[in-house]
Amino acid sequence: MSTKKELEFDDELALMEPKQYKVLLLNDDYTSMDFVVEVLMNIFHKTYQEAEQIMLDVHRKEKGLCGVYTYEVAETKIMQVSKLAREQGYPLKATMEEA
Ligand code: TYC
Repeated sequence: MSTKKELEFDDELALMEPKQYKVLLLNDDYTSMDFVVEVLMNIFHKTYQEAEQIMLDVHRKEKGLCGVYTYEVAETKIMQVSKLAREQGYPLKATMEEA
């Protein structure tokens, strides 16, 4: 149970800090592994090693965390993934959920 003081503190923090959203990459059967690594490096600023690990995680577990951002930044990243994938003829998709 929260004390009154803790509740006030949480409320104040909520006013100061924007909510954070996880951007998740989704697996599919058609997007190439190299393209997913490229997306993770170019849009999510991962190193090659990090990108490869996340890509394999998504490939094996259907979903993987790309990063945590404010709503607007998360939305922009998701649109960038969609656009780049569409241009290359891949069905790759990303989604977000509250962190
Ligand atoms: N499953 C894809 C393949 O075997 C690779 C892949 C990984 C696709 C991650 C999407 O988010 C993804 N070519």
